[in-house]
Amino acid sequence: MQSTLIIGDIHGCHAELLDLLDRAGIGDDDLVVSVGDLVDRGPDPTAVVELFRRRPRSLALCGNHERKHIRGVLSYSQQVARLQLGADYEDHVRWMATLPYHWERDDVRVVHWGLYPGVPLDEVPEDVRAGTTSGDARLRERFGDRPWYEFYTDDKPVVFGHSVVGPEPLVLRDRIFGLDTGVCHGMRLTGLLLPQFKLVSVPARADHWEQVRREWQAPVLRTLPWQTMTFEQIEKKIRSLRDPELDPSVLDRVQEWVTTLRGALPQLRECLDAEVARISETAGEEFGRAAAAHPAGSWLLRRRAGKLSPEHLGCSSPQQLLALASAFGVTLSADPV
Ligand SMILES: [Mn+2]
Repeated sequence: MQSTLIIGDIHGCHAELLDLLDRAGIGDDDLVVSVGDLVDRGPDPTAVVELFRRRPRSLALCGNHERKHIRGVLSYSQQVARLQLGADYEDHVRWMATLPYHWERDDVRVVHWGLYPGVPLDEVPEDVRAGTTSGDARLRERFGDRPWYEFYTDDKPVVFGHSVVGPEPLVLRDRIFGLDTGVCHGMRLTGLLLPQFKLVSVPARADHWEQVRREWQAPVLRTLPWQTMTFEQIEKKIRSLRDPELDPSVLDRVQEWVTTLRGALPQLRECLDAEVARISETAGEEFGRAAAAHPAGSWLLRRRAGKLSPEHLGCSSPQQLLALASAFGVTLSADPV
C-alpha cells in the first residue's frame, strides 16, 4: 500500500532527511510531504531542495523561511543559505515562490504553522499559515497567548511544524501533530507516516546551526557592501552583529579597517590644504577651473569655500574616503575582510 510521510522542519539537514526516509521505509511510490522550512540553519540546503525538486512523488509547503527568501528579507540565516545555495540561489527561490501554503486531503490537513479552526485553509491569511511575524500578530489578536491548535476541535487530523516542541513531537487528542523537533538545533527530525499515523524519528547528527553560524560568519560578512555603507551604518551593523558566542575576529577586522581609514583624515586634510594653497598661488583667479581638473576637485572647491567639516572632510562612507585618498596617492586598504 502506498504511504505518505509528512516531515517536520528540515532546515537543510539532508543527512537526517535520508536517515528518516530510510527509517520510515519510504520507496519511490510513496509520497513525501514537507511542512516547509526546507532551508536555513542546516549544513546542506541545496541537497534538501534538490531532493524535493527532483522527486516525482513529493511536495513541500512554503514555510516562513522560504517566504523570507521569496520576499528578499534576508536575516543572517538567510544570508548563509544564499551563499550555500550558490549559483542556483535565484532559481531555487523562484521554485520556492511556487510552493503552496497548505495541503489537504480527506484524511489530513498540513500547514507550516497556523490556521483558524473552522475556517477553510484557503481563507486563512498566507502569513498565518506560513508563521511570519505579521501572521503571529493576527493569531494573537484571535487567540491571545494560547496557541491556535488548542482551539482546534475538528476530527480531521492536522499536522504542522514551525515551532520547536522539543526532541519529541507534540501530539494532542491523537489528531494534532506538531512535528518540528529541532533537527537543526541538534535534536531530532520527525515524520508522520500515513495511513497508520505512526510517528517516525531520527536523531540529529550534530547541533548544525551552532556549527553553520560560525562557519559562515566570515563569508557572509564579506558579502556586505562595507565600502558604500556610511560610517554610521557600519558602526550600527557591527554593534548588531556582535554576538558573544561568535568569533569576533571578522568584526574586529572591520572595526580596525574603519579606524585606519578615519586615521588617515588628518593626513588627507594636510594634503587638501597644501593643494588649495598651491593652486591659489599658481592659478589665482582661475582657482575654480584649475581645481576642477584635479582628481580631488570637488573636495578642493569645498575646502576653499569652507564647506568641508575638518573632522570627516565630507566623506560619509569608506568609498568616498578611499576616492579622496587615491586622489592624493595615499594608499589605504579597500577591503576590510
Ligand atoms: Mn522552522
